[in-house]
Amino acid sequence: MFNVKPQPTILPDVNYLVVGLGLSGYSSARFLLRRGYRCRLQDTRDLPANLISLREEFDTIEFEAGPLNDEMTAWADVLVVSPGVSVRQKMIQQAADSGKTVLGDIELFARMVDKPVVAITGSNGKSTVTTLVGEMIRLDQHAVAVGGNLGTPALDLLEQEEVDYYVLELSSYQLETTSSLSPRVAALLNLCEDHLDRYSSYADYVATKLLVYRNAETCVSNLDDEMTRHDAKDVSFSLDPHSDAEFRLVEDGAYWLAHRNEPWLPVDRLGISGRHNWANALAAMAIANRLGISREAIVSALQEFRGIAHRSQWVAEIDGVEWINDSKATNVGAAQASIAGRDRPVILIAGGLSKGADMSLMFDSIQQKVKCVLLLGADAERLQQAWQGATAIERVDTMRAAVERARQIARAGDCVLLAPACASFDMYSKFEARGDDFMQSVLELADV
Ligand code: UMA
Ligand code: ADP
Repeated sequence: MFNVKPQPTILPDVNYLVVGLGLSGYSSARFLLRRGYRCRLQDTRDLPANLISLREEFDTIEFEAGPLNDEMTAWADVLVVSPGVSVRQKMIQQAADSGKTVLGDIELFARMVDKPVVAITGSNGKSTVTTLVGEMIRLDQHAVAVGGNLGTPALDLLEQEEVDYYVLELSSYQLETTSSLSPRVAALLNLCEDHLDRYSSYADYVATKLLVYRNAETCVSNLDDEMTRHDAKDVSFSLDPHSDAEFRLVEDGAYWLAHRNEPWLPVDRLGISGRHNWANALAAMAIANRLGISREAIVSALQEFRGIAHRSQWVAEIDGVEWINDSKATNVGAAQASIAGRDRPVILIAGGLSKGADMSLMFDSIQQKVKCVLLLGADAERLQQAWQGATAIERVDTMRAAVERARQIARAGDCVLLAPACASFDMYSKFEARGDDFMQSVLELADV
């Protein structure tokens, strides 16, 4: 059974072109083909893995390998564009200008769903807050489906039976192809430079992130980050005990997570650590509270949730040296929070694709806390120039070499931290593969 409303807005009698056949494109294609919509698929790769799965399920698949071309866009009435494909590229822009509809899988989801949706975006902490809110809802005995940018494409969630709430992590890429979503609660957690290879400016990126609030019943914003604000009715959270935020820290010998003046949980009882995770916990509290989730369920989830793999994940302690995998720290803001969250001197492994960000923003964090940076990946030279003079910097060619060198440099009491401040795609298929490579190298070294 599908959790859908009868609706005319996904029209059967039009031509759908699915652009990109990764996770989202595969999900959109299945969604359309299962309903008998006319659909063609395109990918720049000759044989995307998902094509084989589609061919197993459907008798006829119309697939085109290679770049988008005039014939394909002329055929299409609607272009269903994958998040990794920029809607600003010429072919798609021309199609939109000539009256074609350009949308993404979240828009298709929005047109079908008829249960409350929570939409969570931000530069950092999205996956953590999304998962945490899902846990809060589950512990309050409601059926919840969690996905979006986090991994499970939104349309796949519609196939789960009897869902009470959908919790979606949304990227800026997904927001720019979505217009009909009406979230029960929408949250913009924080903002820092990211994806500047896709946007014309930081202001452009911020404006895209703010789209999450469109049509939302309740907006949750971060009082410590003015740019996240929607309007005076926002439910806000803050790490500042003296702020007016509805969800904030209070100080009473120790820090507590609090609702107004009412302390709910001391931060040392949280299942996840680091100041940035206190902010994530407050954001999740605000979102769940506005959904009507009980305080008991919220507090239980805060205590039980131990975080997600590749986010400040503890790997090993070897000869007094702690090894931490934060491969998901893929931008400057995340890497800064990651370094700040460590209570030991850091040997930092960083590098990859810097996505046009201003890496010098990390100079002070590195100068204060990092003993040595080991740089790898495509933009190593760019990072070295930005951080020159802050601390010792060395270049390495592989993750294995980085781990071996870190082992030589580190002394008992230090922490070796993989927090690359960059995307992984120059060397790996995804950030998880980078984190796995790091962890495997560390564990192999531990056996020596
Ligand atoms: N492709 C083209 N033409 C192009 C570019 C790509 O045909 O110009 C094709 C590729 O050959 C490939 C497919 O498109 O076959 C890849 O599509 P995609 O990059 O949109 O990736 P998906 O596999 O569909 O995964 C997407 C999200 N990826 C991106 O936004 C880049 C996943 O987020 C998300 O989990 C998934 O949908 C399910 O919703 C990943 C991500 O890196 C985790 N997100 C970015 C981030 O978090 O920073 C935004
Ligand atoms: P996202 O889904 O937005 O990438 P994650 O929850 O996966 O966020 O966390 C990714 C990384 O971002 C973490 O490992 C940590 O380094 C950093 N991070 C998490 N929450 C925050 C926050 N509130 N502020 C700054 N950095 C954060």
